Amino acid sequence: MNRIFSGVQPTGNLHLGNYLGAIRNWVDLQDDYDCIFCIVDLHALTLPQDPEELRTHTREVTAAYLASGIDPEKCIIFNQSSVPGHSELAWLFACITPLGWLNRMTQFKEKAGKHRENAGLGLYAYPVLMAADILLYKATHVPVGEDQKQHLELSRDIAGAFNRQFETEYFPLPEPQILGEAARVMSLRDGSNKMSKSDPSDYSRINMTDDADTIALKVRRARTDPEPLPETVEGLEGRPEAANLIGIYASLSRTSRAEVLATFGGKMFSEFKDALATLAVETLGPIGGEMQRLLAEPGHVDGVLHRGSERAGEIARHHLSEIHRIVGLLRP
Ligand code: AQP
Repeated sequence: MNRIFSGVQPTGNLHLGNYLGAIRNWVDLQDDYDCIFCIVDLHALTLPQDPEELRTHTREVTAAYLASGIDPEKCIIFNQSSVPGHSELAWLFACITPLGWLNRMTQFKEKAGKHRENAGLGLYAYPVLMAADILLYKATHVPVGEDQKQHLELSRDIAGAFNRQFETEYFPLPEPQILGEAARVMSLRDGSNKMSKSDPSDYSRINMTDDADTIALKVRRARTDPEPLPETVEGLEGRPEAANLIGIYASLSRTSRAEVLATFGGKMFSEFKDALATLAVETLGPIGGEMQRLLAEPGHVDGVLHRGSERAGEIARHHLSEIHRIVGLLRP
């Protein structure tokens, strides 16, 4: 069976973009693939984190996976730092990755901002660790939102570079799976920026733990333009806020943007926003409630992570011993 690896950083404020761009797709894929879903806590450390909050957010992401319907019996759910092989393989890959490849990564440029000289080495090397996460399990498919496409291409390049250098076909070249109408959910305040955990405005995103009133309020306050909704998908051109809300509706209702516009084309935003708020509450409300229930039982959540890390660790140790042999590391 083909293997999937994917993950979310435990950096708080899990949002609708993380759900529609990633987690919900994983739920759909879990019957057809051998799935490994990680809480990538080492990636979170590429920017400063409060230690207590990092632990809380790690449990929160685990609860989001479970509450969204990922079955821990079928899939492996674990946190990255509990399997030391991720860091070790990242080092081996760091030794074969040209700096020029990393210099092209747009996410580093965005996150490092103007003070690039002060940015940490970890932030710069983030995509190398991501390649290690995926390839440690020889994953063949990686379902992610569109923002991760460039990093995934780098993972393929690193796998190829390793195979060429050591004259082997050990690593598969992992395929991105960018699925659905909401592969890039944009901010509710600015349709040209992606919805993001780190946006200082809470009104820019719908959090997975928001209650019904908050979701409805955020949808009502979402930025729009003064025109009625267009009748066709082409009419969304140049209207980023309208395109975003229609894409969210299509994804939540598992239809296409054309079908949504067949219903709402020509109508005013106020009517459409009421329908969108109802749909968002129906979808996220039960997930948020289940997350709260799970978070009240941290023992259960920790048990899921513990079992997952044992299962992931076994695969990782086996692959690492093969990788050591290929690169010439002696294990006396
Ligand atoms: N806006 C988005 N639309 C669609 N998919 C998204 N993802 C993130 N934002 C959107 C997908 O969610 C998965 C987990 O993301 P992550 O937590 O590892 O990192 P991120 O992409 O950096 O997430 P954020 O929320 O945007 O955080 P910050 O603010 O820290 O940058 C990935 O599959 C990602 O594609």
